[in-house]
Amino acid sequence: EAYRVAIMGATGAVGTELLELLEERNFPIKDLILLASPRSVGKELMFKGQSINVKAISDANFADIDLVLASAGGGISKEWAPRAAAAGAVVVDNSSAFRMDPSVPLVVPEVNPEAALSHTGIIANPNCTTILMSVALWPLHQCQPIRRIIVATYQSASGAGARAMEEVKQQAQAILQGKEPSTNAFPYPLAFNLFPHNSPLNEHGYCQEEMKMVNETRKIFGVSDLRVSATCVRVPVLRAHSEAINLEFSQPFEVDKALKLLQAAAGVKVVEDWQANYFPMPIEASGQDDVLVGRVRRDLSHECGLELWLSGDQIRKGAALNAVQIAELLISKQALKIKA
Ligand code: A2P
Ligand code: 11C
Repeated sequence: EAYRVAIMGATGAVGTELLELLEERNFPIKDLILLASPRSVGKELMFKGQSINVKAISDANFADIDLVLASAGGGISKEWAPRAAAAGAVVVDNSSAFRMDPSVPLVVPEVNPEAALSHTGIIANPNCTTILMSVALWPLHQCQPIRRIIVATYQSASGAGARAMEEVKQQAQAILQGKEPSTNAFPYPLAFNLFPHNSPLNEHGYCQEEMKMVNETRKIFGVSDLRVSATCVRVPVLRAHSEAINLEFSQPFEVDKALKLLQAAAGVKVVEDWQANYFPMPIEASGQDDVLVGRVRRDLSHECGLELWLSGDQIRKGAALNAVQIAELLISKQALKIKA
């Protein structure tokens, strides 16, 4: 059994990773179609030693495609995902376009795999910060329900795409040469700096990225009133996001028990060496499938509180890997059809 797979946004940061993951995981592919903007038509990308021409999305024939992995932004997904689904393809969409649509499942395979099976053509991949947090918190939440989450993020440039990663490098070079850094992908210089996530604010002063962590976590956990407060910050890291998380339970949560649950959890790697002060770091999380979790400790200010720290590859588990895992999950449940 092999599928006809399209990557929408194949030339981007996530698209490039999708291509690598499909090869690395030997995903059953009969035909691979690479789609991007008209700017990229004629570009060639390598897959399993063969070069494939990039096509414009408008030239795709979705009737001949079984699976679409979409990562070309919300606007493109809004326009093309429903058309691909109407043509019978299953779309795993990495954008925010459909995540909060009640008829679209929002899936992290380690947390709510069963939700994927209820799709009607589109399955949404959550925001990177939400995916990383969900993977780490779900094993604890299953043991004792979480009452409240306070999280601060340290988000890398990769979350804003390939162009943004390039921009930070150029800014660093300019600053080291005593020049003014130029800004384009970001509103302010990120090299040697940080700034609160620059997505639009709501009337309460929370930005969109922060509200994604609130609303998406509620939907994935199936707890519609879960209390979550997030502060999202962009930091001058190229790839992999980190998060400082404070949890409140209704009873004390033993640290040893939390560590055991995390050690046994799928998709989590505990990284802790108190003597060496060695804990998860974005440079070590980069390129890894697992979310690295450490600094698990009692919150000294609250008897039912627990603190932890994580780093996870935003492009991999935070985006491309989670999408591929959703597709693999469908295959394992015989829920991805090969169209006639
Ligand atoms: P392109 O490279 O042709 O611009 P990133 O998240 O790294 O910025 O990547 C965004 C991805 O989405 C790229 O593959 C990009 O293609 C694609 N994309 C952006 N705008 C469009 C568009 N208007 N139509 C189709 N694909 C688009
Ligand atoms: C960031 N998480 O790091 C964002 C980018 O909803 O998929 C991805 C936005 C999204 O800025």
